[in-house]
Amino acid sequence: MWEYLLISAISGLIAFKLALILYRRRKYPEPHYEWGNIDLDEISFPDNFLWGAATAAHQIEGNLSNNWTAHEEKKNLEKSGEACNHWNLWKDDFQMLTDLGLTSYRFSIEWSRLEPEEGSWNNDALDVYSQMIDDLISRGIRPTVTLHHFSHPVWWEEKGGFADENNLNDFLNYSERVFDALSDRVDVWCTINEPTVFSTMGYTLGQFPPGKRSIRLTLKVMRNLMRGHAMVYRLLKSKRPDVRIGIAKNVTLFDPLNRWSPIDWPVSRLLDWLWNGAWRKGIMTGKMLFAKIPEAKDSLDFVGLNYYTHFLTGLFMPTSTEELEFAKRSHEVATEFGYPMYAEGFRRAIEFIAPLNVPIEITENGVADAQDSLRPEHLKRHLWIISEAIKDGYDIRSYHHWSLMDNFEWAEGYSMRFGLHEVDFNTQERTLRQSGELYRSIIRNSTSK
Ligand code: GCO
Repeated sequence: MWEYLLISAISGLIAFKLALILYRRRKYPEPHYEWGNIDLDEISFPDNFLWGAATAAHQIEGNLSNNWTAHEEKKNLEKSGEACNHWNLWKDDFQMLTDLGLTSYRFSIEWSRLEPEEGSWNNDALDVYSQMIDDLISRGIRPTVTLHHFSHPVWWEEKGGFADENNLNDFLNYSERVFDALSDRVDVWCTINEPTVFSTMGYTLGQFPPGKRSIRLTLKVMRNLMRGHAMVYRLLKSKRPDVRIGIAKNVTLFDPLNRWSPIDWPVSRLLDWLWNGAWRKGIMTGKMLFAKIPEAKDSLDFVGLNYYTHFLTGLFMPTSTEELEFAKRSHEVATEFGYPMYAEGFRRAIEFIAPLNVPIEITENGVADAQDSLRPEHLKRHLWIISEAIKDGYDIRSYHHWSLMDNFEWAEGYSMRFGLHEVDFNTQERTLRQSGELYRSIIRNSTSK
């Protein structure tokens, strides 16, 4: 008798697992296109579409002293040092924006420059950002400002940064100060860059400052980033309801390595939930990861989408980036970072954020490719995806290529080169890559129509 029961239970379980796999295979398809059959030149964009490039302060400005430089020291990483010396060369760099024909530029403000010690403010530095904005506007380029792109002052990190809810007021004060000085000319703001990358890289994988490895802290930081974003959104909107405030969200897709595996599926669904789903739910409902954050509900005037790739997940998930081995499908090309080029996922990422029901700005998309052998194709595929999505009714307003020039790629240092311009870090000479020329001509064709 009991054998019969056991056999029935096991077969029931197997049937259930199989049904679940079949259901998931349908519900979460992983499309791959025959790119050879697609005419990538068949693209069109609305007249008011904005063409841009993106950078971040710590990656380009040079000679900073912040949580990141402290981390570079502590972990004996490659130093960001002079970076692109953009703090001194910004005028020349802005000429490169003009030469490309860009109409939007996304960059970030470095909090550690403005408030190097708690409560003491450097107005000269704020004035430089103000001059940058005037210069961009005089060029007909929309300044798109990010308030927090991974870096902040050392004193704030020492207080616990985003790991302590009590610190959010400091972030709010800093944001308000910048906003008061610049919002007469800046209409589009991102509060925080990539909350999930910041929290997982800094608090789970330990590759970003503060180099911690704790799931409890990661979840705490995720919630506090949501709270910090919402606080800033509410305050700034109360000051100037006409500005548009959003966040830059990295949507990484998680697909099961083996689409028949009863193990790979739950891993991919769990990671997708932690990385993407919980965040979207927070914005849509004001509830996130077992916390109520009512002020987060509908706290976006637009959503910034950063898209790079999909991760293929399996049983052995890495616990540090050194162990990160990026799997790819046999028909996919690996980028220099190791992860595959998967432009099809860009459409999926757009579909994922669309229910937020606000306009979409592509705040980042690009590829590490020192030889520039993949970037032209990468650019064309991703622009084709946007063009198709717009035709299908998605409200996408801009595209910002990551990045204007090679720069300091965080834990990878200077080894990963994402620039439309190549940078010689000995001479600070910038040279437009072939993909930069391609981008320029796409913009020219699209705007002259
Ligand atoms: C991020 C950041 C950028 C990166 C870019 C390339 O995604 O980590 O927003 O600062 O440099 O994405 O990896």
